[in-house]
Amino acid sequence: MKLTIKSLPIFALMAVMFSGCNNSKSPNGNRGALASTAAEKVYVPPGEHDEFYAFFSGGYSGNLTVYGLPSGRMFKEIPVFSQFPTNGYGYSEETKPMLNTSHGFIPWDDLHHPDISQTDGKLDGRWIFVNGNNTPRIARIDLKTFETDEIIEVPNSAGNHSSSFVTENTEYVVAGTRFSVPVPQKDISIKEYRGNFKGALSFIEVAPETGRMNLKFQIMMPGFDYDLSHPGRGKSHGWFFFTTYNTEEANTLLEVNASQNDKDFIAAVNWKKIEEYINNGGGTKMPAEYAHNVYDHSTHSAKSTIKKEVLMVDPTKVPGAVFLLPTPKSPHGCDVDPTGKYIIGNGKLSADLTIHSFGKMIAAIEAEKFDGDAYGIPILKFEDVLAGQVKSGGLGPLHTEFDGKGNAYTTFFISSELVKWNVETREVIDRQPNYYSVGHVMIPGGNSAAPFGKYAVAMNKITKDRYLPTGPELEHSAQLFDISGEKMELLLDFPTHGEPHYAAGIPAEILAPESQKIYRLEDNKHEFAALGGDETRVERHGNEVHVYMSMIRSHFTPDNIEGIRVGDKVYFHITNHEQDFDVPHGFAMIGANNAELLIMPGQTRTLVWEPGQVGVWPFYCTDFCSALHQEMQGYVRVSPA
Ligand code: CUK
Ligand code: CUA
Repeated sequence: MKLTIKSLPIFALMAVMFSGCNNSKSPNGNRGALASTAAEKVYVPPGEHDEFYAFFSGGYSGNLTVYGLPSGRMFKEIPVFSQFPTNGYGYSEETKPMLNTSHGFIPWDDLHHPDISQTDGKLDGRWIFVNGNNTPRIARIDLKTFETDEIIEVPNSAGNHSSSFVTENTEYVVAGTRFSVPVPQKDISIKEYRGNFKGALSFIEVAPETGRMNLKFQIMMPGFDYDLSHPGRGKSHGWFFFTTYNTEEANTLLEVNASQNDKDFIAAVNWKKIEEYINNGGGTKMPAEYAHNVYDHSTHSAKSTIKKEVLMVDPTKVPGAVFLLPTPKSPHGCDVDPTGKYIIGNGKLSADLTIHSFGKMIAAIEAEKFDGDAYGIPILKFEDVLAGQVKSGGLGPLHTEFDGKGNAYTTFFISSELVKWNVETREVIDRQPNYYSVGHVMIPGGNSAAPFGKYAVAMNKITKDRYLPTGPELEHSAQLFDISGEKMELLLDFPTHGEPHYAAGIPAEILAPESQKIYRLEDNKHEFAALGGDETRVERHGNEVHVYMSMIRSHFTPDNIEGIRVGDKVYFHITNHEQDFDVPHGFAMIGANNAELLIMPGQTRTLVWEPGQVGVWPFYCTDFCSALHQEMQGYVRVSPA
């Protein structure tokens, strides 16, 4: 038997990994004249703006970070799936419902892939979608306010990895399950995986004006692992492509290492066909509980609704809707080039890239040239859909992006490098080492019909860096390349927060953030807002006490609160009365079992406090707001129950 990477036992594979990527030993190797031109290229003088925004997934931080390119400066962390004490997201009563799921309140997730909304295949800069991998969810962040406005849970799924990519007019944001599971969930032996576990692919409709998400349908696929996905575009608009692995349907992947299929599949889904089918009454409604959480900017509050039903489509009932394209060696990345002609499967245990031709795929489907089926889903012949392969010379290809000038950039995890090649000739043009073991690469607009091919950012998977030491636990590292010339030029290393799986970049001029946004008091529809000075008060209902409080430089009203008893549940509803957009105030209560609140002008936020001890307890403003910030404080008197 020929010894392939795929047939190596896992420890041997690891040996290959760790011997193969020892390329950037000398951190000071690039010093000199080259370094100074690189420095000029990334230097953004104080007071000037970066050319691009870059939104990095924060991986197991659960959040999204915002950087500028080319400077590599981090501007902000946007809380999405994780509680964020910095501004009270997920701690305040108003934002807690954002983290509700069918499993209850889940204040953490693993965020993988951001994707910016598109119109006609071009970035439109309205929203950015991200996926929660662990408790499957998709979130929508508004790119005017840079706030998470909506989170929808994805039922019948586990390990929501192949998301959250959008179709060319943001008709759908798509999710796919990494783990196949019993659908619906039930108590069954894990050994009975094969044939009993299913992989749901989810199509979440996006309302064109508001961006509001709605889980339109799911496709019940065979029990493979669905890894990544990409939309068709141009000619292939109307299709979506998903890489799969474990097509053996093994319940333990140790077994797979021993007897592995030489090829897994890319699943090609004609979602327009399925849309037609369900518009004609197709599909079966089945019970499925999932949360849908929406933030409302007029009440400054989120609401969570539990949905009960999903429309499930059996792909074998829709002729022409789903096909399987054999693809070698456990493909990971599934990338469609800007023209929509090519679908690239990166076999992560291979040296070569497989490029499928959309045109050949359609021809083979029309000629009905199939090579059997999997649970009734036709399998196409590898040779019939193959456009060609790239003999890369690298090892462990993961992801590919495009520069819009006919070139592709593929990351190689094992050989730890970025390889540039020509999409049509499939010839390798350049290769650059990465520090260390690169995962995704991002070119602004790289997942669209019109990329901005000036910079590429390589995101490294292994936590090795070459900065000042910070103890055993390290952040990850990104590397910025100038890709405007024939050869790539490394410009900058910069740290990222949490493991960055992917990022989405966009020219700053396309975004129109409401940087001077002020929530006006007269628009504040919060149920417990204290709008005028005379609306501040303390109300008791049994053991519940509601404090209607206002704040303005530099005091709270009321600031002396008496009549609270041990065992009460105290709600501080605090409204910021400032007129300047950039004067938030904070609120922190001693012994409160949550976080501070950061309250923007015009906004109301609520913190719950359940005092357990008799005494007089202070609160204060946490955000330095004026020369009298330190005077912005108050007391609560707590008497015996
Ligand atoms: S990724 Cu999620 S394991 Cu290659 Cu998109 Cu990092
Ligand atoms: Cu308000 Cu400090």
